[in-house]
Amino acid sequence: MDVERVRELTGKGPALVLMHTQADPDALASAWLISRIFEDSTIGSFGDLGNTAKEMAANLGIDYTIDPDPDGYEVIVVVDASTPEMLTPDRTITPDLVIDHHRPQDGWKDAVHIQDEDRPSCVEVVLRILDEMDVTLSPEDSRIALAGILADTARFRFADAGSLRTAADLMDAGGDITGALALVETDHYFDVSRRIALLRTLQRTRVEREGDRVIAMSRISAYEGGAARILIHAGADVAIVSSNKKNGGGRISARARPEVVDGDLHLGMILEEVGKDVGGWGGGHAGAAGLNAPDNMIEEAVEAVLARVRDHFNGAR
Ligand SMILES: [Mn+2]
Repeated sequence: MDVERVRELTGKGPALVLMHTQADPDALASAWLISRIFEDSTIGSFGDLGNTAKEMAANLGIDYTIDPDPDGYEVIVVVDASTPEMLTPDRTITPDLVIDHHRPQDGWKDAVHIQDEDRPSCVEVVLRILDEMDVTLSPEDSRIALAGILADTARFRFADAGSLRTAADLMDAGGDITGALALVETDHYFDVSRRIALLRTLQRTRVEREGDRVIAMSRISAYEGGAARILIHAGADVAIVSSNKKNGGGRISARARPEVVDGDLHLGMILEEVGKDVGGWGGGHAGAAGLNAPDNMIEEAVEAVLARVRDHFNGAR
């Protein structure tokens, strides 16, 4: 790992730590933790944070700037994002340092990259940097880190031995798991309109079978990631949930069971390819990925993702 080059960056001046748009707890925790190595840093994002991260920041008193001006900083750090589009499609950002755990894509060629697609959470990549730089975590930092890991591993469901070892170290450092869970399961999580919207997606679910594999598709106005997760819990091997946003953009969230991912299905790769085909962009992890495209292309994109998942299962049998 290129920690020397990271160390050089810390001496350059004020740093802007950018999270992807609609930041989640893993992005917020990563941004907060990496800020620790800079004397002067600002956490920011283009567009708002997601609801859970927003409540988490409020509960922890973490300050952040929406739509910051990158020109005011000497160092730009990107966390938990692999493509410029994940930050903002509207501006060109040239980061000095990219810390991430998504499937790498080209886009930021000049930055120092510290990426590890095998880590289920970006926090784990950040913690490795902090460890090499001998940064000691407070109990509060440990709890925040634990929250990021809990969120991105779907409460340890996607965790491997490395994630669990890191989580154990964080608990030894004073991070308590109950407190960490409370950070990611906020009031918004139990919000009545959210619960109704999620339940309604179940009514709209279309189920397809490919051999022994079950693929579920549905639509929702928001919370597509949460909806996809519910379809997985309900028994789908792969869930594809689309939403058409009020601003004319559409989005797809796809999830797969860990067992299916072990069989080499990579949703991040599939959504990246389909995203390009439909004039949008996509990417992510093997078991959890997203795609953004113009509203009128979303239905076609869902069918294209479905076709590729089916092909995968066909070939795998
Ligand atoms: Mn993440």
